[in-house]
Amino acid sequence: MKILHTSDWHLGKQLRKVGLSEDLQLFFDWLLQTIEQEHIDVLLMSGDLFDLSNPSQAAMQQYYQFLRKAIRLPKPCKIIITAGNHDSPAVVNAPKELLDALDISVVAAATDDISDVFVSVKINDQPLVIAAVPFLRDRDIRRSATGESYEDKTTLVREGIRQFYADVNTHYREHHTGKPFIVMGHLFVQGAAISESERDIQVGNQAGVESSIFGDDPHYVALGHIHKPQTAGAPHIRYSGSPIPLSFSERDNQKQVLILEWKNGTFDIQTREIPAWRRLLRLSGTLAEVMEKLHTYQPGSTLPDLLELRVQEPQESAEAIRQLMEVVQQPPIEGVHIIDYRIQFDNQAKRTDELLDSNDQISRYTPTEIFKKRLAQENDLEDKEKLMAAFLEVLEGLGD
Ligand SMILES: [Mn+2]
Repeated sequence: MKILHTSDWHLGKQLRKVGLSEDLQLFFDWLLQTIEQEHIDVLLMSGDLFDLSNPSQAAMQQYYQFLRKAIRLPKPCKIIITAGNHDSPAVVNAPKELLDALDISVVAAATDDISDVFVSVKINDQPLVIAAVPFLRDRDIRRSATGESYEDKTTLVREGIRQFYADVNTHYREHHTGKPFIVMGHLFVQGAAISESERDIQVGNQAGVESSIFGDDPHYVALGHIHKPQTAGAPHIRYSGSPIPLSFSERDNQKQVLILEWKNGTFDIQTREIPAWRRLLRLSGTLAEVMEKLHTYQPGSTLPDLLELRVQEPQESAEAIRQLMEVVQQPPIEGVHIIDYRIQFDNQAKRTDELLDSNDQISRYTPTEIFKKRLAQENDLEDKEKLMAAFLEVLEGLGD
């Protein structure tokens, strides 16, 4: 019996306006191949299926195309999907009945009946019980905590989450005890290392919980929400992480899925590294250094590498800005997208009063005279006359 754990697909995600659907498509192809080669029986996807609560039609299409391919694999694979904090329960739940008929279980929100999150499967006569707990929303869990004695909402929500997982374990003990048991979850477990792309992670109802809330019953806890793969408090409580980098802060993460195999009353846990189909890279230094790095850069990825340029120049220079803009608009090499850039100067923007002698009064000068003084400070600027003309044009536009 083999189970594959993944999460945080974020279908429809754009990274600074670059769509990541091609990355996800390559991941899906790789995932289907892995499911087939590893003889995976159950696929667990622990939330954040879509990036937005109102996903695009293209994102929906990509989701259904993946499911169609998955159910057509030579050996059937049970699929269990939960909704994350990015997902709309209504959107994820809409095709629930239809997907059920195709042996795909989706759980998008907690209900009054704890048994609604339970999925029982049988693989070669071996039973497996999964509590497919989605992201627990404030409104879904507050009733399970008694309100009056708690001072703030965060404590209340944290208590609601704790109670929900306690109820899950109670239900397991009453109805399924002795069977292999996996609990899914989409939440922030205290101490986990986060990255830029986990939106609003520590605010409001995303209250962090202790890993002890999962109790002693689960043989494995399949978590989503944190994009960097890691364990959370114990070796059998894990974040699979997102399959592709979703922000620049994840650029050095080795992405992975987890493969569990039931052996002698416990899950043997293995990681499978996901190939990187493009690199996310930050080039920094002076303009000359960044240019040098860019010109000697060797893109070798399947998809264009995404670059951030960080330029730090000693002297403020309009020419440096112009050159940088030119490179950004037209990178000198193929196979890269420059998706962000920043230029800073050590002698950051001179203030107007620095243009004047200490006894001078700015009111004694016209705007044109001040601009002339400022231009005079630029040594390596070629088009001073043009700049002056442009400045006058702007002044005229101001109607002065
Ligand atoms: Mn996520």
